[in-house]
Amino acid sequence: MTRTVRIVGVPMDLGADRRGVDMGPSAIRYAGLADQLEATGLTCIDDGDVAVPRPEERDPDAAQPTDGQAKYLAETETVTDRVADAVSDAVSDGQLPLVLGGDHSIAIGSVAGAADADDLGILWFDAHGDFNTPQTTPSGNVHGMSLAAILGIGPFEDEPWAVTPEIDPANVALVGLRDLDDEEKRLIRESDVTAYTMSDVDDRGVTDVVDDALSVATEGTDGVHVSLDMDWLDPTEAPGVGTPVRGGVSYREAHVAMEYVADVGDQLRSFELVEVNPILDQHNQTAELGCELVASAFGKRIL
Ligand code: 4U7
Ligand code: MN
Ligand code: MN
Ligand code: MN
Repeated sequence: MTRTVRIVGVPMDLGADRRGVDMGPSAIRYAGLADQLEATGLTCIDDGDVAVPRPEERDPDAAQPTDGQAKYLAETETVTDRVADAVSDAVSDGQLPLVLGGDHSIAIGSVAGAADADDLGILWFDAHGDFNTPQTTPSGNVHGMSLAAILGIGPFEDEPWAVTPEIDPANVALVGLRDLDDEEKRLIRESDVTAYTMSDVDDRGVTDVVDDALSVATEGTDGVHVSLDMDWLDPTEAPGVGTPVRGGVSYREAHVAMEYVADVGDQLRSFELVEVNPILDQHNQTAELGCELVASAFGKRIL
């Protein structure tokens, strides 16, 4: 990879119930992200953090959709707009944006910025589908609605829903699913996204699944956005996440998946690492693993 990596921190926790995920960007930097990427031969620029409103000063229910619930909706739109600007600046400068979360609601901004005018595929590594809408959400938390929001599924004509109508669901692949709400399942089945559950990973092996997922995201697109929710991994490897679910991918499976991602080369448009929660972590191991996985995705090899 010859592109300069531009790091964009997003200390956002308004989209999640558990506090602490706002400290993710610091923990990931502290774990040695820049050094690891530089050791991989990459040049990095750290843009610092995007400003995020403090939840203590906000009312989660101030701006609500007429039908359903989406906590901190107005603040989420403000933050995702800022993220979109930072990501699209990096892309127009010929750089590779690396967004550090923060909760997964920030993907609404990353994708909006990465897609701009082009056709973009999405690879979503997650235990969850993040496919709820304000009507189906059991929690009201936007981090569980971000992929639906990106695809314009939901009640809003306006942002943050339907921010990037140019994303074709046929170019979206979810990998590693194992915890879906009932209504969310229905929405995923009704959509044209391709969803690979952990059972698919068990049956076929992670490399075969990721290979297929990459074809889904690259076919007919100009680039791929990779969204890596750390709860995709098994909680034994990544305990520092807000919504851990047993039965995730192992350390080796995660690495080989990211090595396959690296093979797309210049088609990789943007990458985000989300849901690292240092308060729930053990000795920053989830942030450290996140750094390693980014390095693998950006071309690091053992030999
Ligand atoms: B994450 C949940 F109900 N589905 O909508 C919801 F189980 O970004 C969890 O993937 C969402 O970590 C998890 O609140 C969001 C819940
Ligand atoms: Mn806007
Ligand atoms: Mn997620
Ligand atoms: Mn998740």
